[in-house]
Amino acid sequence: MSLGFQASPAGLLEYLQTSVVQLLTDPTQLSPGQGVLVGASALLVGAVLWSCCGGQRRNKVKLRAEFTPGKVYLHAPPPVKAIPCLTPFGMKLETYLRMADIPFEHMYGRSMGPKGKIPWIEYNGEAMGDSGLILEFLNREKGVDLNQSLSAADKAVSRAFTKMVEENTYWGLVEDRWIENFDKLQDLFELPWFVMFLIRSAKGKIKKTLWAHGIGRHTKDDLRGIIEKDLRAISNFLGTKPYLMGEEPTEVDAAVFGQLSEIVWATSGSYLHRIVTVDCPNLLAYCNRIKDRYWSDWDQLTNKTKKDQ
Ligand SMILES: N[C@@H](CCC(=O)N[C@@H](CS)C(=O)NCC(=O)O)C(=O)O
Repeated sequence: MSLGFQASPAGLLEYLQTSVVQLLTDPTQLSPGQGVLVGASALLVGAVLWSCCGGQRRNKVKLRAEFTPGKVYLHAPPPVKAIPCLTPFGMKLETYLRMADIPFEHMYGRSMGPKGKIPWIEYNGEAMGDSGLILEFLNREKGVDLNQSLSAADKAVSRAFTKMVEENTYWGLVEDRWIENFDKLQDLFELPWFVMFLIRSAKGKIKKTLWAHGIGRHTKDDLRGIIEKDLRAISNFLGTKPYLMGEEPTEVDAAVFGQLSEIVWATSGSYLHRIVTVDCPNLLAYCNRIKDRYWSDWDQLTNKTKKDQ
């Protein structure tokens, strides 16, 4: 049987070139063999591009037409009655900005940032995602160092706590908010009832994410036990100190407050809320301490939510 080309790589390439030209000029004359070859090649190129670029896909974001140089535009969801920002990473980032005294402007909305997540910032006409990387960037850009008094060992402990709350405890919060108490979300988000139909699809996606992370594979009791150990570890480490690393707040306090504030003010009735507010009263006092020091406009923000307008 004739292949229609010489059985060598060069012959195959030449045949492919001819086929592509044929496809572009007069596709009706394409033989079935040429069609299969062009189709298979397109699939192969697509697969290679997908696997090379998949990990670095950037979400397209809409930037402001005008900006003030050096100003931070903070993209995060708007306040709700319960809390000024219904994402722990948003609470973290804004608390850090307030701790570091960096001026910023809210860009309230739910549009995802360049990494497909919220919060994110715009700075000098560029979008940047991930609260941790944003902190590092702003530290460099603004000459800020909330950790300057810490030793290398202290910094290592801070990093470990930050990663524990963000990569582990956080998922307990997600499970509690999105799976366990899904029916309370409408009230929490202050959304019209029909939007909940759309949000229902997110529940399935979150279940898959929890499974992929691994935490979603535990029984409810095991999962709760794991998260409780995290919270008790923070409580034991904090002890009677005002802030995690001592007398003054450092970066880890922004990260831990980000997560705990959601538990204290936006998970009422859950086991998380009981642990932080009843079983570990020093965590509640800690959250109130940071709220009082950096969020004097808390009531103003949470009272002026959409529901009231
Ligand atoms: N590492 C990121 C995590 C941000 C994050 O997970 N944000 C959640 C909201 S709490 C999100 O955008 N989730 C949407 C998604 O994963 O599709 C950070 O520190 O900013």
